[in-house]
Parts: sequence; structure tokens; C-alpha cells
Amino acid sequence: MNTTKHPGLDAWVEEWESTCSPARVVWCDGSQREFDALCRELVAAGTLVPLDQQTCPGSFLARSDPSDVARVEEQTFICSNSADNAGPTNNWCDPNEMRAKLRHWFRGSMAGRTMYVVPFCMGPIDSPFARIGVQLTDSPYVVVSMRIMTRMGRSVLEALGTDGEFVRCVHSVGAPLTPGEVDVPWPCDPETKCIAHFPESREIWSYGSGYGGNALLGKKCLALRIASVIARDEGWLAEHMLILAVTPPGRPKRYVAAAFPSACGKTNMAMMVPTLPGWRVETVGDDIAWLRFGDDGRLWAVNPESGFFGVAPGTSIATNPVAMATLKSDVIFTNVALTDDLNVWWEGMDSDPPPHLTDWRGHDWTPESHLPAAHPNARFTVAAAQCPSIAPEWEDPNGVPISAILFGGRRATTVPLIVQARSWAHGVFLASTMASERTAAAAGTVGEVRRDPFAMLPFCGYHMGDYFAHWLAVGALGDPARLPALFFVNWFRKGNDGQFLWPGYGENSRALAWALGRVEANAAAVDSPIGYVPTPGSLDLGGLDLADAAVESLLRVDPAEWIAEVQAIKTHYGTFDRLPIELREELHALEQAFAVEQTG
Ligand code: GTP
Ligand code: SPV
Ligand code: MN
Repeated sequence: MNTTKHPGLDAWVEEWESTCSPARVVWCDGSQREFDALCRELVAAGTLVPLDQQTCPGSFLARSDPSDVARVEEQTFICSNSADNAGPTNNWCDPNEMRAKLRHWFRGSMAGRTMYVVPFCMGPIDSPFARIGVQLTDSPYVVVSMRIMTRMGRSVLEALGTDGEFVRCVHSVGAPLTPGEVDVPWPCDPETKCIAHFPESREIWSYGSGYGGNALLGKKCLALRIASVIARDEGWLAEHMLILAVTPPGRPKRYVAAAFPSACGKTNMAMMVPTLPGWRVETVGDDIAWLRFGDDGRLWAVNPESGFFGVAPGTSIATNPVAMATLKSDVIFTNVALTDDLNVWWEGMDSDPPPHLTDWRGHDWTPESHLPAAHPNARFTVAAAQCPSIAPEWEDPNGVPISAILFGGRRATTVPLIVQARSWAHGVFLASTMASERTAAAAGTVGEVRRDPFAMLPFCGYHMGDYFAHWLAVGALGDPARLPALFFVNWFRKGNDGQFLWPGYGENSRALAWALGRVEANAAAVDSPIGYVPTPGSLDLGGLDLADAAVESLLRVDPAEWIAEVQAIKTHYGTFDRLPIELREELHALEQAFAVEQTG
């Protein structure tokens, strides 16, 4: 067996080898050659289907097991030493109990398979933000995905040296092979899955799933759940945010981060093509941001990932041409539909589907079929470097300085297009009340409104009340003049006809422009009980065919809706045993403001 210069790493790999009993162990070097060889093996195994090499060079389609299509929040655990530290929004299990249970499941779980050792780095390897992980996995699909999504391979082992720290990540699809057994294209454990995090020892143990955030452990598990704990301890922030650069005509470039829940528009916004003439948006990251203070007192952000694992359905030339251009080659598509000429298709790509497709389950599909051809959580995995709008500075080891942070979810009612918080604490309050209609990104009922504070409900590795306190503390450390301005946004408000009031996508540049106008202190606003709302005249709506009534509805702070919202926020806050007093005060002030408005 290959051994490194790092005895701690070697010993850990040996320990898991003896638990999981793989047929062999392979140390990944991260080379193109290794990637190509793994893709060939995956094609031979039926996991990957090569797409047409003229139209989609270097691209493949994978179809998952129907039981394994999204993150499994019910089976995701924060195993902190004390249940109190996981808080009311996380599943908790005693770490010793969880270790014993999972050890038992992992015993022999890799039989007949290869155990890959995947050293990876989140953040540019030369960045002070960078964090190293090593993932053991028996899924070659995960290995090739990790090579796209993270900086992976030999250079990471070199950076680790003889005693460098790394997050220990163990992953098995939970499908051991008996001698002579024929493998299936997407091995997993259809019944039993468990994603366990041990925040104190910085470990991740994932069993039974090969899909997305359950299995690519650098992403949600390390860069959000474990990193949020490290960030709390060290005074920085690990967030479910996109990062973009925006350059208005004749004005300097600025950087904006935005937290939206899963499948609520981060990838789209990060790749936005502004409809405002002369404006330019460049992409820094589409899902995760790590933010910390620079020496200049501003908050600087890096994207810890090196690829996009983006939602396919709804992506089209009309909605996201930059993503479509990014997907020209070298993509791993998962759970999209396949055309008869080996191209991909999904709902929302074209107005008319082709007459025949193979759907995400591998079945024949025609436009008469009742089920979607692509799974609603079908995704593409692609290198960020091949995105035409990628900002040249996206890998800057120091990150980029953030001028504004937007928070938003999918709300058919109540929440206006954009509101600016009055202060950092008020912004923390608004973000703590965020809610969104559930999407297909996680198992559960799509459409139901749930509170998703900071878009971090499924991703905070500790007590959400402490997380709010941490945000307040970060704000208190900063110079208010240098902190990013905070905004609450909603692209998804609907009219009485049930249709979206706002066209979204590139038109969101109009809200972005107003936010920059507020940062630069020249955009007008109305002081409403929930914060500063644009005056209709302060939003640049030139060239947009939008009725005055629609604009009024989009910007409306409806007292009846907000009085109901205040009650819903009280219920939400009632679930927290630890809630910073400042947030209760903000809620009280909001309730009072509406009471005064009603009587006054
Ligand atoms: P995760 O990767 O799950 O964290 O999601 P995300 O926040 O990056 O979501 P993404 O940008 O992939 O968008 C998900 C869905 O929302 C897609 O179907 C988009 O077409 C749709 N969407 C994105 N932006 C807008 C918008 O401005 N308006 C409307 N109506 N839909 C949007
Ligand atoms: C999300 O669900 O927010 C994602 C996809 O970005 S996954 O990596 O599967 O969590
Ligand atoms: Mn996400």
C-alpha cells in the first residue's frame, strides 16, 4: 500500500481499510489521466453514459437509484458531545452511540470494491482560508465529482506535510459485493442512509447515499456544517451564499454575496446577465462563501469550491445563458433526460420537449407521459474555470471584499422585492426570520413554507440560536461603515393570478442596482416598519413591461400580511431555547411598528 509522509493520515486510512474491507485501496493523485481512467471504468460499469462527443465533448450522464436523488435531512445528524450544542433545528445523536452504530454498518461495507483515498482542499490551496479534508469513498462517481468540485490530489498531500490537520471524511455507498456478484450502475443502500458530523473532532461519516451533498463531503458537510463550527470558534462565517462581482457602467466593481435556500436562485444570480444597459456581472461562487475580516476592516469572501453542482431543470438560454455556455463540454449530468441522439434534456430547457426521451429512471418517455423526464433535483457537475462569466479574481487567496449581502427565499406573499435592513442587527433579525417554500433539493413536501434562517437550516453545524449570536458578534467587531449593507429580497412574489409578479433572472439586476445605490447612498427609499423599501421611482424599471399595479404589489409591505408574519416569527422563535435578546427586541419593535401603523 501507498504510504505518505503523514503517519497520522496513514494510520487513519489503515484503520478504515480494516473496518470496511475493500478489495483494494487507491490513493488519488487528481490527474487528468486518473480522471479519464475512472470515467472509462464508470462507463464500463454502466454508471456513466457518454454523451454525443460532437455536441457534448467530454460529458456524461449518470442515473441514480430512485431512492437516492437529494439530500436526506431526516438522516443527517450533528453529533456534538452535548445535545444542547446541536440545537433544536438539527437531528442529534450521542457521538459514541452514532460511532458504534455506523462502525457496525461500515464493517465490510466496501467488500469487493475499491476504497479511494481522496485528499482535497476547500479554498485556493495557497489561501489563508483553505481547509484540507481527506475523503475515503468506495464510489468512483464521487471521486470524479470531487475532482471537479474541489482542488484534489497530490498537491493537497504535499500541503498536508507530515502532520498537517485535515477533516476526516469517511463515505461508503453501503453496497458490499459478494464474490462474483454483478454490480448495479448506481450502488447505494436504498433503505438505510446516514450522514453524521462530529463537530468537536471535525469528522464526517456518511453511509448509504452516493448523491450530491450526502456524498461529496467537501461541500455541505465540510464547507458548511463543519466549517460553521470552526468559523464560530475562530471568528469568521461559513455561509450558503453565492458571490458575484458587479460593475455598473463607469463605476467601480463591487462584490455582493447572497444567501438563498436550496434551489432558490443562487446559481442563476451568480451567472446573471444584467438587463440594465452597460452593467456587468461576473461569477465568484454559486453556493458557498467563507467570509472573514481583512486587515482593512472589510469582510472578504472566498468560494471554497472549484466547481458548480447546479440545478438543471429551469436552466435555459433564456433564463441562464451563462450556465448553458458553461455546460458545452466536460460535464457530469445526473438524473437529466437523454435524447435519442445522446444529448441531454430537462424541463424548462426548451418550450417543447422532443417526441421521445429516455427519462431519468432509464424509461421511455414521450410528451404524453405524466412524470417529469428529468428529476426535479437533476444536477450538473462542472468546473467553475470553464464558466464564461467567471471573475478573473475568483481564486484570489485573499478573496474579494463584500459590499452587500442579500438574503431571500421563495415567498408567494408578504416579502417585498427588496428591503434594506436598518443596521447589522436588524439584518441579522430579518435573515433569522427567512422562510421559503420547500424545493426538490431535499427529500420532503415541495411547496410548503418553512423557516430557513440565513438559508442555513440544513447546514448549520451547531445551535442556530448561537449562530445568530455569532452573526451579531461579528457585526459588533466590525466598523459599521465598512460592514456590508444587508438586504432582504424575494424574486418569487405572486399576483392574484398565481403568476410570478417579477420576471426574475437578468431583471434581478434592477434590484442589485438599487442595493448598490443604497451602498453608495444615492438611491431613495421609504422607511417602512420592516426596513428601507425602494420608492417606485428609485428602481430602474426602464424597458421593463411591468404594470404600475405589479410594481406596487412587489414593493408592498402589507400590514395584514406582516401582522400574520410576526405571529409566525414568534412561533419560529419559540422553538429556540437560546435566542439573542437583540432579536427578541427587533421582533418586539416590528410588532409595535405595525400596532402603531394600525392605530395611527
Ligand atoms: P442549490 O444549488 O440547491 O443551493 O440552489 P440555487 O440557489 O443555486 O438555485 P438555482 O439558481 O439553481 O435555481 C433553482 C431554480 O430556481 C431553477 O429552476 C431556476 O430556474 C429558478 N430560478 C432562479 N432564479 C430565479 C428567478 O429570479 N425567478 C424565478 N421565477 N425563478 C428563478
Ligand atoms: C443544496 O441542496 O443546497 C445543494 C445541492 O447545493 S447538494 O450539494 O446536494 O446539497
Ligand atoms: Mn446549495
